[in-house]
This record gives sequence, structure tokens and C-alpha cells, in this order.
Amino acid sequence: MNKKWMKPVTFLLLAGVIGGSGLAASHTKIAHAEAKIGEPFAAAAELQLGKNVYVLDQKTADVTGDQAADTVLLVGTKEQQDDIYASAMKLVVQDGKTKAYSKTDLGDLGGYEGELTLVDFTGDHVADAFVKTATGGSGGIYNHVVATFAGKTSQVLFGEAENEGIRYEGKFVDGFKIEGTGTHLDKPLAFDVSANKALYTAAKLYDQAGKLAVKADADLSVYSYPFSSLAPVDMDGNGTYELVGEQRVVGMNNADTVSNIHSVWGLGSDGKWNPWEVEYSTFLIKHPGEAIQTQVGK
Ligand SMILES: [Ca+2]
Ligand SMILES: [Ca+2]
Repeated sequence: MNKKWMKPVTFLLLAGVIGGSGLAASHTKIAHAEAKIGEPFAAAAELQLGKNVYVLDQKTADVTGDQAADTVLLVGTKEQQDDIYASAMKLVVQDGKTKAYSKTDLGDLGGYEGELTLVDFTGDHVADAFVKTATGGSGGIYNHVVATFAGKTSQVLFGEAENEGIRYEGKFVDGFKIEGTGTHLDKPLAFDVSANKALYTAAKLYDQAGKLAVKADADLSVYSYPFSSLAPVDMDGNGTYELVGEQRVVGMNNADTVSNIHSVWGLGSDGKWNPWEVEYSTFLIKHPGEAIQTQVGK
């Protein structure tokens, strides 16, 4: 038996502890015609979702654990039907047996290209929901949520905090180097950025010898962005999905990628996402790209 599997009873207890904030479930039993992606969500009024709520994506799987297939909808608020940005996204489950709706509040989740995937992350063989949506910002960041409906109430298992992945904070130091630390890592992490020598000397961050050339109060901070991609992958082939993600670490400005962090996350029996693997990249050759032109922002 796989140790990561949790018995349903254990899972219910666990779900009570790890529930995210801003989460609420409510129910209604009014039947509606089948929802279509891109169309207004017919049960929006009954669920008190407000106006201009549209179906962004829809999938079918048993998510409640009673062996009957349920319909899961990702819905969001749009000013116009053909808008590509949706705010106040929510997950709505229509129970396959009772046809009753329940909604899961995802905080203030909004974005472009909202997409829903149903796979099991918890190890109970009941599908959970994975949502991804592009923030549309210059950082190339995506928001991601994992929610489960197998308990009495739905629970967000992966939210804004988890979407930070490995949170790295560091700074430029002498020698075309960055020194800092990252969450989930048990030792400091330094990056060699000598591949950026031409860029950094042109930007007067360093002198030719690699000594910092900026004023004492200059912003030398370097940090990671939340995931620019995250995808469910069953890494060990046991039917329970892990999350595989990519993050950028940015230096001088948001176009200055100094490293990419690749990580694999599994949901532990303690309800926490644990990194199974973390890798980072070092550039050996680096085109300055947009970074040389971008002097503000990050
Ligand atoms: Ca599950
Ligand atoms: Ca697995």
C-alpha cells in the first residue's frame, strides 16, 4: 500500500485544518439546462453569484466520492461576454445524483484563459479540481488553485501562498553573483550571473572587474516570481498527481531573468505541499533581450 494514501475519514479531519480563507460553500437544487463554455451561467442567480457570470470551463468526473460523475464548472464575472478577462472566479459543482449545485469561493481569483482540470491530488482516488489562469502581467505569472469536494464542504488545498512556490529573496553582491535564501530550502542559494556581464556593466550595476558600481542606497534586490507554469503530472505513476512548476528569478528588472527554478510538489498526508525536487538553472550565455531597455518596474 502506498503510504501517501489517506483514508476518507482521515482526509475529512485534515480538510478541516487546511481549509483556505475566503472559502464558502452553498447549495441550491434548481435544475438548469446544461451549461456551455463561454455562455452565461444559468444558475448564477440561485447561487448568488451576481451579474455577468459566465462559464469559463467545464469538466465531468466524480469529485464527491459517491462513484457518480459530477459536473464541475469554472465560472467568472466578465463585463462583456466576449471579454477574455474574468474576475471573481468560482468553482461550481453540480452533483451527478442530486443535481444540486454547490459553489467554492476562490478569493479574488481573476485572470485570462481560465482552465479547469480534474485529477486526484489527495490520494483518495476521487478527482480534485486544478484551475490555472494567466494574470496577464509583464511577469508572465499564472494563478493556480487546487480544490477538493470530497469532504462535507469544499476546501482549497493550493492557493495564493502555495503559488509562490520557492520564494527566493537575494541580492547582487560583488563578483557578478547573487546571494540569498529560498523557502523550503535548507541552505543558502547563490547564482552566478557572470553571463550577464555585458548587460550589468552597461547598466552600471557592476564595473568591469565585477565590483558593484551603484550607490549605497540602490535597489540590489533579486527575487522569485510565482509560478509562470504549473501542471499536474503523476511523477511516480501511482494515480495521484503531483504539480510540476517553473518560476523565474528576476534581477535588475522584470525582464532580467537570472535563473529559472524547476520544482515538483506532492501533497503530503499532513496537508502540506512538499517539494519532491527543486532545480535551478545557471546561464552560461545570455542575450540581454529586453532587460537592457527596461529600466523601471519589476
Ligand atoms: Ca482527491
Ligand atoms: Ca503520483
